[in-house]
Amino acid sequence: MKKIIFLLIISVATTCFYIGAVPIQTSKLPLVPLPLEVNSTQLYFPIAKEIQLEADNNTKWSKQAAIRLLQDLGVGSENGAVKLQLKLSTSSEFAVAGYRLSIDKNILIEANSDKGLFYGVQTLKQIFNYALQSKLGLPKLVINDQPRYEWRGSMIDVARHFRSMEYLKAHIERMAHYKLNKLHLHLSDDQGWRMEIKAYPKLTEIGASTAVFGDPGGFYSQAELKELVAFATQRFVEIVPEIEMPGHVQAVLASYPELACDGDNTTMQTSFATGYSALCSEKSNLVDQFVSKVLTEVAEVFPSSVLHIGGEEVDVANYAEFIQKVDRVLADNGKTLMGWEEVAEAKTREGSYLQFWQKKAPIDQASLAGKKIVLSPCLYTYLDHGNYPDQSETLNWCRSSGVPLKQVYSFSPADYEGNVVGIEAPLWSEWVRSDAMADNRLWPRLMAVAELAWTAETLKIYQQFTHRAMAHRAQLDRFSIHYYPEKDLNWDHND
Ligand code: TNX
Repeated sequence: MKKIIFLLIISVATTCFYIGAVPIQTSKLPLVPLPLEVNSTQLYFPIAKEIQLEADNNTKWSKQAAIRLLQDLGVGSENGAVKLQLKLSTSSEFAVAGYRLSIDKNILIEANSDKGLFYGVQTLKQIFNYALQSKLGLPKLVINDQPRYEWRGSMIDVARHFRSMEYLKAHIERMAHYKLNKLHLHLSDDQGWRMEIKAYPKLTEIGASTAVFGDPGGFYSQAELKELVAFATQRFVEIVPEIEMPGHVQAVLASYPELACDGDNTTMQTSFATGYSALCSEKSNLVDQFVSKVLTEVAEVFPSSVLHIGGEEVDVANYAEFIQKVDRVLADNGKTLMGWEEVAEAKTREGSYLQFWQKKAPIDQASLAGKKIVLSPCLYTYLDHGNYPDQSETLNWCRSSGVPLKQVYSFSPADYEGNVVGIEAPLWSEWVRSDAMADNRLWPRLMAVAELAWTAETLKIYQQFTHRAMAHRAQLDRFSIHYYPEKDLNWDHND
């Protein structure tokens, strides 16, 4: 036994080994999110001047990603001595989105899907970054990897403040680099409506005219949204649209006052207030027609099988019946309903999604049966809260001392019952008035979210995460991200 332990210690050259159930990561490789299994060595190959890509048929998006990687490195070549091979395997050893990356004289990525290969390319990109940064070259290694959760999300509230197409595209690139795969767009709220709806043109004429503080409004045409979907699809990011109902609809009421109850206020609002507006439950003919026409257009633009209908913070008669009616409209359009945790009160179809944010709504076990749960607990994932206590221009209603990187990383989904399919971090944007402010709130905390959603719970050790994440500053710089200079990553020093 002693001898075995001795041999294990001697083999520190191999990166990851276990004593009992506690993993010890000796790898210097700064990968985020941390892969399931990294077996690296201290043997390095100089980066070849010419690398030839050899991709199997049906490797559409992973091949494109590999071409971009070799181009960026300036090493792509038709007849390089070193090969980068993308191989589709029929072996059942690969989990959904799982892959194996082997670096030897040649580089081999294997998976049983284009998606798995794509994630292998993302890992390889991070290894190249490290190889260049450390000047060590490419380590001989084998990585076996697969995600913990299928839902690894980032939400951006483009309703309270609008973000440009360019910003969203850049964000999708950044997400893909960290293996995040759901971009949830919060497209409507009291202070703004952001998607062109052909049957209701005033939603954008009036509802998109402004934002919180009376800042500039804006909206996406359906053609632009389709373009965004195509861009995201190529990076295995699915765009999940959210249209709020029956509450958070002041921008709707200002555009079409007939959907408000008589006497309700129907002017645009630019304050932070929530919970005051609702589609009038007494005008069900008009409201049903509105809901059905709008959701049909949304369903046509977004291929995602899931459509988010909000459903939170509202007090209306027949709430559950309303949500069930909306669920039937979505069924007619071939979509699955997703809502904030409050929709658990309604009997929606099996397979619908609940997004937990406070765990306060009256959710009993029965209402969770057959539901899929995405975790966005405000205590850990609300990125509109400060990077540090009392950060200016952040909210703190959920956690008075903010949601620092360490707090994000400390989240454990183990406390939740039911069928948890993933984790998502919302960026509510009441205070997010510029791209730089969005960057500051999102990064580096989204790297921690990516690791929570991808990496096995047993491998999560904050000190090791910070050690790896630290090295990503140069990558975030290459992405032109105005990240928060996090102290735990030593980014507060200007070196
Ligand atoms: C709660 S979480 C909201 C949002 C606000 C956010 C601010 C949820 C479903 N609703 O409307 O923007 O707090 O932190």
